[in-house]
Amino acid sequence: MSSTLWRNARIMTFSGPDPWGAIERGALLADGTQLKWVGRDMDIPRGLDVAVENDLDGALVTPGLIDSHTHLVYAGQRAAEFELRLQGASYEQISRAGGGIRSTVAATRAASDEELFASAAARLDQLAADGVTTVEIKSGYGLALEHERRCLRVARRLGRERLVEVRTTCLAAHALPPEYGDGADEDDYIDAVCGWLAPLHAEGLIDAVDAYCERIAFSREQTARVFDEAKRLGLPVKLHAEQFSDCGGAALAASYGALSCDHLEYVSAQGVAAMAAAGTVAVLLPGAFYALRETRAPPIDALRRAGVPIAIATDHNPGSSPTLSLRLILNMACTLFGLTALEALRGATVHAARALGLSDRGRLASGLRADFAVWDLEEPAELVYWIGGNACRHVVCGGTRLDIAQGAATSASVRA
Ligand code: DI6
Ligand code: FE
Repeated sequence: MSSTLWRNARIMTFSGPDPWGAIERGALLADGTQLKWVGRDMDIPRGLDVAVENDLDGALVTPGLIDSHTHLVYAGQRAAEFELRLQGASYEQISRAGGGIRSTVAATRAASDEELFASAAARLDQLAADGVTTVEIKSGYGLALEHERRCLRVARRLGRERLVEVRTTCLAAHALPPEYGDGADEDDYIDAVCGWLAPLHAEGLIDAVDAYCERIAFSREQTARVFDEAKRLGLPVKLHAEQFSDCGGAALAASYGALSCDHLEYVSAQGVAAMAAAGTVAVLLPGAFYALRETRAPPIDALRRAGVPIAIATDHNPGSSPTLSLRLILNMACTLFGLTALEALRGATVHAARALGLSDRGRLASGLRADFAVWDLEEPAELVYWIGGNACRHVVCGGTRLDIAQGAATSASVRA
């Protein structure tokens, strides 16, 4: 396959000794889906077989952003709950009254596969338009084997039909479905979930297993049973942990070598220590914190001191984080949680890749995937400084350019 060269760019590689891995007047050479060479324009090796050459005109280039926590496949919307919250109802109250996740479950079950695909594809395209090249998508609005399967199949189909890479996570342990009564049958539901993992895995639908460990969702013991089954199947785990209370979920997940623990507003010192020892990534979700008007931020200093890698994700979902801009979320990570611009950007690249167990992306270096975003910006800190707006000129996913303006985020996009 012939090579494509991009030159005359200000590249933040996040590789090498400099924290940004900055290369002024840099160039990238891709061969097929991989980067073959990254360096300074003036050092471009001679005699390369370059089929296409692109002058980026001094634009800023970063690794393609990675959204390591989304719930992209669902039907409907929950604006009415937003209004209830504005009138003083809490997320937990709405959830206990049968709204919340369960209302999205009803809408999702009623939607056709085609409807689920079309709405999720439109959302995925919006994430890509803001620089995202890899997205994790969780199930969890089906809550019955056939509906969880449908949602995971839609996620896999997005990965096939869109250029953006999709990783799937089974979050069947998200909420108690209506047919399981009110709390009484939680353990029976967890038994059922444990029974679904093997067939869904055999169908190639799951890359990881997640659960919602919270007083409005599942207990530590119930989470452990789901994780035991995931472990038996050789699947990595991650956890919605310590969002509203300290349930000890982070330490539990770490004991299973979890890829990530997500939310963590109420994580304890022991939870942080256990994550550090296990190499578990902290995925922070400032969109949910903001939307629910939470006041207790995750313990950023404790995570830093312990050396826990911090990732930042949209948590896109119709209840607690209805956003499709990862850049906006990075801005919130800085403004609301006190991260630096560098920490936020590493959280959507290097550390986000790690939260998904991927070592072939999140940085720009020879041998890694040719996934990068081209920005009409001068400084990398501008990526988190501007609130909204269009900054992304285009992204390149696996060596193929995706034209944002055309909105045609399909694999039929031109290679350029
Ligand atoms: N992720 C989730 O799964 C829940 N909160 C969160 O941050 C709730 C999603 C929902 O309300 O639909
Ligand atoms: Fe979530």
